[in-house]
Order: sequence, then structure tokens, then C-alpha cells
Amino acid sequence: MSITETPEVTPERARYYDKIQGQNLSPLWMVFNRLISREPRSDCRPHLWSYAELKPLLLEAGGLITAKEAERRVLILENPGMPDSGRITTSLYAGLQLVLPGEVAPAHRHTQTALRFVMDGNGAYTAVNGERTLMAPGDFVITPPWAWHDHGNDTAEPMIWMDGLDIPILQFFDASFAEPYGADEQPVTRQTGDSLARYGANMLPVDHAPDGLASPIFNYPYVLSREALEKMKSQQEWDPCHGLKLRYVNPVDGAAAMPTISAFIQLLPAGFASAPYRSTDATVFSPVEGSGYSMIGGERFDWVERDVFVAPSWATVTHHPESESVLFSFSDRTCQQKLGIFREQRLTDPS
Ligand code: 1HN
Repeated sequence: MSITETPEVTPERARYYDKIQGQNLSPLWMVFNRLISREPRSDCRPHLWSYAELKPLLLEAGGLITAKEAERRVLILENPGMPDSGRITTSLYAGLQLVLPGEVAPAHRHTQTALRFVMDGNGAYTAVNGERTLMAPGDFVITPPWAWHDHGNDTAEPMIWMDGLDIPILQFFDASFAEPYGADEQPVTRQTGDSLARYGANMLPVDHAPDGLASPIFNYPYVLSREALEKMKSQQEWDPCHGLKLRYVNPVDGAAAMPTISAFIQLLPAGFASAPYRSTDATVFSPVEGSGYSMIGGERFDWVERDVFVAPSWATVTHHPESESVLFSFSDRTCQQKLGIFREQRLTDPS
């Protein structure tokens, strides 16, 4: 068997392959290249969804079905290379969710981990394990696996956020469990801001014993991440590939905020042209501020705030912000790192 060449099919071999096919057997040497590629070969394609096009479609869905009937009123962002798969990358799901004024998305829980990245509206809440957090644009909110969660909007404006979930990973492992809470909303047992006070002030309760692998902070407010980037900016220490890039962490161990999904926020100055970079974690980006374009695997994608675009595994990426820009992104990086298979390459490095 060979990593580069598939052996020729002689009539004698063809008869043999036909014979064993009926016995649920297959010759490895005919598929070796496909199973073990020299480099990642993904069906995932680079793509951009324009928020200006998505928002009216999402609001139209708002007139067709309630959040309650839908359970979650979401338009899935499906990768064009993987139609009907519910995937934005090979391992991750993403969608845009709408909660209208007065609506509730009923409480449930599942083994899938979720993140929310707030795009539009201000002041709707998501409740996780008895605490409600009010969401503002740019906030990064997590729902740990098997945590009860519901959403509600007591404001006068529609609320829209991006959901990111590890659904394809759970599908791969056949490990999906889900159940309804049995009431629209879970009881509120903690005051808003409790988890940020306990876990988000660079301190932990002295005898804190982690309950699972996810961060005990469940809202990372944009005001805090933006302020951090703003302070760092004056130092002028730009990474050639990433500008100023921070990762969201679990304060208990410094790992990613979620066991399967890594999330990041980065600031790029106006006119910056990032150095080419590729990595094995296919990444979903959403600009929070600014406008510009990114080159992904040789294709150009022009973006403005609230658009969503995706870079496949091992595709070369460069960012070209026209104005000062902030990009949120998420990927399966922490999962790959735990498995020891994550690779990245700065293409300016000698390698
Ligand atoms: C889910 O629970 C939410 O809680 C959003 O908002 C999207 C997609 C598939 C399965 C569960 C949510 C989801 C989801």
C-alpha cells in the first residue's frame, strides 16, 4: 500500500474485490490515500454569510413560527461543501437565533456544549443553572454540557445571536442525550452577575471544586474583553498573523472556556495586513467592529460587522482590515489539542 499511488485494478483483482464486497470487506490498498491523506482534505469550503441578508430572513421566520413552537428559532449556517449536514465546519455547528420581545425559548438540556455570540439587540437574557445573564452585543456566553438553559426577551427589540455547538462531534461519538425541563423557564436561584463575581475577578472561592470541564463563568462581557484589547493596543505589540488575539479561558485551569470549543477575540489595526497562517482547526469568524476583507485559500471575502465567515482546516488565511476591527472566532482547537493532533503554521516561518 502507498501514500501516493493507488494500485492498478487488473481483471483478476477486480473479480476479487467484487467477491469480498458481498462479505462486508474492503481492500485497504484501494482507499488508503482517502483514509490517510498527506494533508487535511476537507469537504468544508470557505464561505461568508452577510448579516444584511440574514437579518431580514430571520425576522421573516419570526412571523412564521414562535420561539416556543420551534424550541429554538434558528437559521443554521450550513457549509456549502456539506449541504444538509447541519455543519458549518466538519466538527462544528453554527446558526443565528432570534428571540422576539415577550418570547421564551423553553428550558432544556443536552450533552452538546453551546456558545452564544451576541449580535443584535440588548438586554434579553439567557439562564444557565439558575442564573440569568443579560446579553449585550459582543458578549460571549456559554452553556456547558448537560446544563439547563432557557432564553427570554423582556425588551422591546428583537434579539439575535450566533449559536456555536459541538453537535457534529457528539454525532461522531453517538453520545447525544437531551431532555426538556418540563416548564418554559427554570427557577431563578442566583442573582444576575453572581458567577462573574465569584469566578471572573481573578479569584476563585477558596474551596472551589469544579463541576465538569466547562468554565464556571458563563458570560464574558464585551465591555471587559474590549477594554483589555484597548489597553493592549497602546503597547504596539502586534503579532504578524493575529494582531492582538486573546483566548477565552476557564479561570479554574486556564483551559478553553468549553471542553470542545475554543473561542477568541482579536483586534486588528486599520490597514493591517496579517501574515499568512494556517491551522488544523477550521474556524468561524464574526467581525464585531470594523470592515475589511480576508483571503481564505486564495478566495477573497469582504466583511462588515456581524457577518459570519468560515475558514476550513489548513486553508491559508490573511486578514486585511480597512478600519480598526475586532474579530470574534471559534473552533475545535481545544479538542484537537487534548488529542495531540493540533497543527499550525506561520507561512512566513522557514519550515
Ligand atoms: C440549542 O439548545 C440552542 O439553547 C440553540 O439556544 C441551538 C441547536 C441544536 C440543538 C440545540 C439554544 C441549538 C440547540
